[in-house]
Amino acid sequence: MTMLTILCYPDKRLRRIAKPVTQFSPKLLRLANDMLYTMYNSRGIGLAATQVNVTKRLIVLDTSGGHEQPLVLVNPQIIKKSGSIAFEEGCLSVPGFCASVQRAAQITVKAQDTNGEPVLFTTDDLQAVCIQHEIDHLNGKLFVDHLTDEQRLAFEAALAAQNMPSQTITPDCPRE
Ligand code: QAP
Ligand code: CO
Repeated sequence: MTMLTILCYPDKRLRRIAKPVTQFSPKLLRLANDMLYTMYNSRGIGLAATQVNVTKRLIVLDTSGGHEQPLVLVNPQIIKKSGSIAFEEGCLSVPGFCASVQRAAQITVKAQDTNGEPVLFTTDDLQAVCIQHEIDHLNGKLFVDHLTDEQRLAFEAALAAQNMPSQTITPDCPRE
């Protein structure tokens, strides 16, 4: 397994639109496994290929709270959404900043596995939020693009504080 480098905000490469996966080779499985390894090692629950500088429509996630339910989705698409939920989100590409974001509470996802086999399922709660967050990455979008004016001010302040080397950064969100 290889630990991949995660691009961080404001890296412009996070704004690229990922391309559909057409080749289901062992290379794709290798990339998915390296992404899961990188995600677990960084204490994350989701990671999109865009974040590791690969412009392919591939996301990995595990919202089980352990290392129990890795999920790899290739060419994921949301074909149905309903309801609304506010969740405190963070992002491995925006370390040290969290904010509550509003998204659909329940989604139906159409995707492929690493063999190119179709997968279709409905999910809700944290897993639904995470999939929406990760698909946003494939479209060059970050959770900080969803902030209210007030949240944006807090984000700007956190960024300014981070650029001050003499200052110790107090995290906005609890993490290990
Ligand atoms: C996306 O985010 C997500 O700031 C995945 O210092 C997050 O794994 C979806 C992380 C919340 C739904 C709800 C963030 C790790 C991990 C940090 C992550 C940090 C260390 C973020
Ligand atoms: Co993210």
